[in-house]
Amino acid sequence: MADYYVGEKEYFPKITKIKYEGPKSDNPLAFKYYDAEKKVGKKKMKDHLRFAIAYWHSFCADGTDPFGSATHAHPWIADAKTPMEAAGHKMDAAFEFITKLGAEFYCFHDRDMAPEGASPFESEKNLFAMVARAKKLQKAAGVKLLWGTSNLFSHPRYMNGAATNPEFGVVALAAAQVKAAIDATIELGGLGYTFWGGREGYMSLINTDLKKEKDHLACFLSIACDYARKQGFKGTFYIEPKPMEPTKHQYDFDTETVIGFLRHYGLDKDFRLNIEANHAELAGHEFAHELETAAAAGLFGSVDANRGDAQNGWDTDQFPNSYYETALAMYAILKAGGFTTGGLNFDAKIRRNSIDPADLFIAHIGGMDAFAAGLEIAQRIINDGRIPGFVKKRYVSFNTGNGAKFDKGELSLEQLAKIGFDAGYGKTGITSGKQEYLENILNQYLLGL
Ligand code: XUL
Ligand code: CO
Repeated sequence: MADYYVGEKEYFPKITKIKYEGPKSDNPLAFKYYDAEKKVGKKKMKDHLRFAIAYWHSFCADGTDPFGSATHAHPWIADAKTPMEAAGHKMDAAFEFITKLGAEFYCFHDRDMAPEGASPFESEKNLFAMVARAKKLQKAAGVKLLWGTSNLFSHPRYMNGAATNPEFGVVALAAAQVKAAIDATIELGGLGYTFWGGREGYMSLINTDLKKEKDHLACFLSIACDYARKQGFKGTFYIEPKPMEPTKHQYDFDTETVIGFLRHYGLDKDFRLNIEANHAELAGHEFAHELETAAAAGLFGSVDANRGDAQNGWDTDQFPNSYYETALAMYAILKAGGFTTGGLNFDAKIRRNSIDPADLFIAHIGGMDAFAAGLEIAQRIINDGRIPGFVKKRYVSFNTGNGAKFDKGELSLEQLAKIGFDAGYGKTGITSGKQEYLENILNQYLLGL
């Protein structure tokens, strides 16, 4: 029996199950580092990494860019007579791909899975017909839903925002969409529900009531969460920060901004952060910075795995391939205790001119290998102990005596000042930060030495 799903028609007939062949393999359709069952630390690789495939990039996007039309001819759309038939074929192709690749999870927007109808009623009918089918395929294929979400940014009605739209009618239509997408997520056993506020921001302050829009966004998130909990949803809500694009300024600018927003509006009990590497770069941060910032607030949740391009100021959504970046990301994730409901969702797309059917596999294999290697390197950092040991030692003066008192918030400014005043200048503070030494150690781990 094949260890992958194939529907009525096989959409990737030349490709079978992708296997681990090791670092010396020259087979482009084999894993070099991702060995699902291999134990790293206390868990298997697959349980650390929890890979998810993004429905939108892999099965919907067709290579269109602002300067040119589609370059990816998807056979699952070409051979369908109606949009719903195309949605069915697309789902077959998706589950075939996911199972051949050996990923455990997927993520989707409502409109990726089913086309919008002529009314909210018809749109829901389309969505739930596809959800019923997805439920069967999940079971047959052994694939799970990492998170669901709603596309509140593509349709022209959302050009001025969804929850933050200046017209109430649009906010209500967004609610109809989100309610159905939450129902769909629950029906499919989704472990999370994501809000990426694509158009929840402004293009210009001159026509915008910023406070009102932020209040509306918080209100919308809060009632969406109440509804989902009432329906029995036990999963995690995620906010995915991004500073801009498509808006000039997005309210969920970066992790720190979202943490402040969640706490200000009392949403931090239900919501966690879904951090995307390329969005971090656009906000002027390292990917690991965003992960560590979320973890420090106890709000780390999930990851959209991809990468940007250092020379481009936009969301290129490329597949991750920097082992240095994945190592630091996995180190941050391991330090945060690993994933619970979250995982690594490839919010990444193949390039417009990558047109061979195998390219989608090759891209994901590279991304999975990059995170598997990153995981091994991160585990080496922990096992060897020199880097975490150095950091621990750096703060040792807060472990005892007055340092410990300050650390616990037990000293007033007068008391603290007197300690400094009495001690005098001496040699305090003249200690090396050893950055280059630590960076050199990291490079040794990168080569497995
Ligand atoms: C857009 C983006 C989205 C979200 C889901 O930049 O990252 O694909 O992940 O809406
Ligand atoms: Co994303």
